Amino acid sequence: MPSTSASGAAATPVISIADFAYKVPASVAPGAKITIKNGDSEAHTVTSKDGGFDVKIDPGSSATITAPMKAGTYKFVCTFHGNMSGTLVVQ
Ligand SMILES: [Cu+2]
Repeated sequence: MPSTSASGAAATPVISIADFAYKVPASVAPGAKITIKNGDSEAHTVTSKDGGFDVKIDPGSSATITAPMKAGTYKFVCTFHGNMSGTLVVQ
């Protein structure tokens, strides 16, 4: 079975943060709960530029956001570190 098979998967999508960078799933379903894991020793945020979601994740902790219900491409940043940015694709 190919390891990339993902249709209808019920697994919770995860955004992981390590070394001041986001690792984001290729896409998530509208309204999906997304776990965010911060593997760094500093707090980070996942903050949507258009206000769809905003959460702070303490060092070594995890948090959860809910993906927007509207399909689209959502850019997000870390409000603490201006060089951190990512994109969440909802479809
Ligand atoms: Cu940060």
